[in-house]
Amino acid sequence: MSSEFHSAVVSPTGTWWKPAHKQEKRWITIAFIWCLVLFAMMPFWHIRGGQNPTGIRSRVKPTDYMARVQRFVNDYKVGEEKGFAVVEPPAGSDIYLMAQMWRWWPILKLKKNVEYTLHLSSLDVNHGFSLFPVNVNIQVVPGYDYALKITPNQAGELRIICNEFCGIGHHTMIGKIIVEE
Ligand SMILES: [Cu+2]
Repeated sequence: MSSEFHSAVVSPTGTWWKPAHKQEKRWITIAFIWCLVLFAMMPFWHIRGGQNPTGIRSRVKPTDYMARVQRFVNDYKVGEEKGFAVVEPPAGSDIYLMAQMWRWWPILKLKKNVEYTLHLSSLDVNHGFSLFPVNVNIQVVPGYDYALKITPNQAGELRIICNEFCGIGHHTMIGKIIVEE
């Protein structure tokens, strides 16, 4: 075979390959250590960073979830706003919010610095729970009850905006959480 011939299976002759230079080895070592640091940061920051909600997940049939929300509304309803029930649950309780094309049901009235377990689920398609003006974003998926421990830390009226396109009325899908001192 001629020495001119090169292909993927026949390595070219000559001294085309040299051992890695000391500098190169040093950088490979640094890059490898950095990969390990980043890898370790993922679980570490999940626990210490506090920005990833560690949820409590379970499967639920949409009709069962709707029945549960209705029971919650019947138990703790304190008023109504434009046809939406306003619900004031006791401190520390499980609270329920239902997403449905194209509304968030009901309106929640919470107390500042009190912990609740917020349950979220959808009756129809995927929705996105987005809390304004604070930056909280959670997927709301039909068939799953996704619960998380929340403690409102500022009083006022918060808006729930759907951030997952869910049809023609998507932009009107705005809910409300009232936080009192
Ligand atoms: Cu939606």
